[in-house]
Amino acid sequence: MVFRKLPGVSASGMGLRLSQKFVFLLFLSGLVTLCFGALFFLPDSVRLKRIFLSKSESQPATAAGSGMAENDAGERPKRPREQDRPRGVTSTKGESGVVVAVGGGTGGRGGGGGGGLARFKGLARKMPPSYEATEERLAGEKAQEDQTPGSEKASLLDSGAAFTYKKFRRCLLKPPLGKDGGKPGDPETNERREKVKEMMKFAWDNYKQYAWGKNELRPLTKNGHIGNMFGGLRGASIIDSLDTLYIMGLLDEYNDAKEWVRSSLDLTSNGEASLFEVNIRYVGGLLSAYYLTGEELFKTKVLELGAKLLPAFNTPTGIPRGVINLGSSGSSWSWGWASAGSSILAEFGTLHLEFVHLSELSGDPVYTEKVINIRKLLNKIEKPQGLYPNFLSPVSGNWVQHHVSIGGLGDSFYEYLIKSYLMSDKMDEDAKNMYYNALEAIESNLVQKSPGGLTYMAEWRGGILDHKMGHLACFSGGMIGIGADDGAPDKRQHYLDLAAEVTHTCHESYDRSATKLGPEAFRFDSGAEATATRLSDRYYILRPEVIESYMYMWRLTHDPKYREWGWEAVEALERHCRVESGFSGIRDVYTLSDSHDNMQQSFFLSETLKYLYLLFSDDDLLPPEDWVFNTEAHPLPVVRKNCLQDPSSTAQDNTKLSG
Ligand code: DMJ
Repeated sequence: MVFRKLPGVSASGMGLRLSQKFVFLLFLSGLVTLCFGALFFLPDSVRLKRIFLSKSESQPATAAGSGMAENDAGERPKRPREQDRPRGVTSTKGESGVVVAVGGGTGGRGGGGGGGLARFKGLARKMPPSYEATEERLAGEKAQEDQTPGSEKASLLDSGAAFTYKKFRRCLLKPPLGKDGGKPGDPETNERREKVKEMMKFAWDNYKQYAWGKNELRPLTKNGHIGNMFGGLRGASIIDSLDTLYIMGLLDEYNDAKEWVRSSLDLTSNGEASLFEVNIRYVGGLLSAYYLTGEELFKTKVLELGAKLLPAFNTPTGIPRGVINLGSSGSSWSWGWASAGSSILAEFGTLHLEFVHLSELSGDPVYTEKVINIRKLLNKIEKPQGLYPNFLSPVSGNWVQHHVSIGGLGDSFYEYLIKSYLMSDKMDEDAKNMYYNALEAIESNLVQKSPGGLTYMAEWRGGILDHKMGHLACFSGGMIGIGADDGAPDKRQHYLDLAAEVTHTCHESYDRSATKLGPEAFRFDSGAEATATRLSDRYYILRPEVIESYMYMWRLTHDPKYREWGWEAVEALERHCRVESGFSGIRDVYTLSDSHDNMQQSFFLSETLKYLYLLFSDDDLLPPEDWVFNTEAHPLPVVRKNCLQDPSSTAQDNTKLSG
């Protein structure tokens, strides 16, 4: 029998026509491509993914918003060996209730605790030479400034003029430190302010003695803590303290801090850092120190550091990932705990203020472009009920789930919208519109009244309310307060009332505890009203948010209750958190036998004590016409483009501009 080869039939004997074989091969190669592609969408924790997609170098920074398509570019989530959320130190207003409890150590109050006002009255009262001295130095520098090389004078983003410190100072409406450093006329308030200053000195001295150069002090074990949030950067407590020391007139301490920055702040680290934390603490702290003092050292350092953050934005959408390698690789990746390689709203949404200033100081628009790109994407994307969920994919630019919170993971994104508007001299209309639209959505969906009449911000999980409010969310009283003037005119009083109600609720969360300090989260269900119902929510880690709102509400209303509430907090901190060698968080605000967590957080120096000091100072200390606080309480100046552009402009001209 002769087998005749039929036309179009494969010689393989499988009986497939050539065209069928072609289709089959096409299908097969499609399948392989699909499988490989699917690896990118697996959660970072999947082992298979790590085998196939090893950590690789990021692309060099390019201007964001390059129009790359979804899933475009060789960019993909990468992860280091240890990609866990940093333990031990809370990160952020952008964090979800991480338990802190670092180290152990119980122990009651040490010998340093308590103590009346008498103990600190003797503190030498040296007023900062700041304003006067700075002015003198500036006069001396005038000649130098006139000889600034042309290159430095180039391209300040849409201002057409290079930044000079002297010009900046001329564009302020008021002296930064006010009259006599903001010293209040009333003796009792002044004593309280001095007490806060003594607390700062005590916290600082102990840090200096036991933890100098480390990130935080462990006050029970009397050593330093480094942690893994800052990618090998050191001295977080020093950078976070610079401006607080300066405004308090603790000048020997400020000079020690400055000297450390000069001699020991090493930015060549090759570690893996939280972009958010490095930005709010280091970039924010150095920027403030520069703007307050005019010391070029701080400007040089902050510009060096800022440049190291840019590779984080090399993603298909320009939305940065949460973790960045500060070394030359510039690789970045998402937190292992964030769903499906997503970025966190409160992290990528809390860069705007600092990045605008990096552009101002460097004359390089790239920083502003990066954050404007984030803004554009958020503005454009569809929002469930007008709300902003906490997780977004930096690859697709879509929300990853629908959990909304004004506390951890969401918080400072909202704060930076209104503050961007204020810091732009009220020119940034996009920020303004986004803020008031978001606030409207928050009011319709999250703001609740408890059976006992307390107003609170619930959390939202795809339409279902979780009747819980985090300590972190307590910043929102102050935020709503500072935005009251610029919304619809007929809503001013409404916003002030809402701000006061939320602040009152947060005060209740303190007042209903045995220690008079508030828990990490409190609930409004199962009969609870502003109290923690879970053991894991009972801790207090020296957080500032409640006191932050007292400070803003005091400045807005001058209702004396806010100063009284602040003083209650001072007394509680002294009684329960002050130990022999510093201040420590406590594990349970509902028991009087204090169990300390052995950690003096750097934000205690930067925020908690600074807001208390401002609360007991006159309003002319860092006046709101000129200064906006970043989310770590580092004051950043309002950017007055018109004034900066016009060399003959002075603060007087700005009175007109800011109406
Ligand atoms: C600080 O680092 C900042 O306020 C941040 O926005 C939230 N977490 C801490 C304070 O609680």
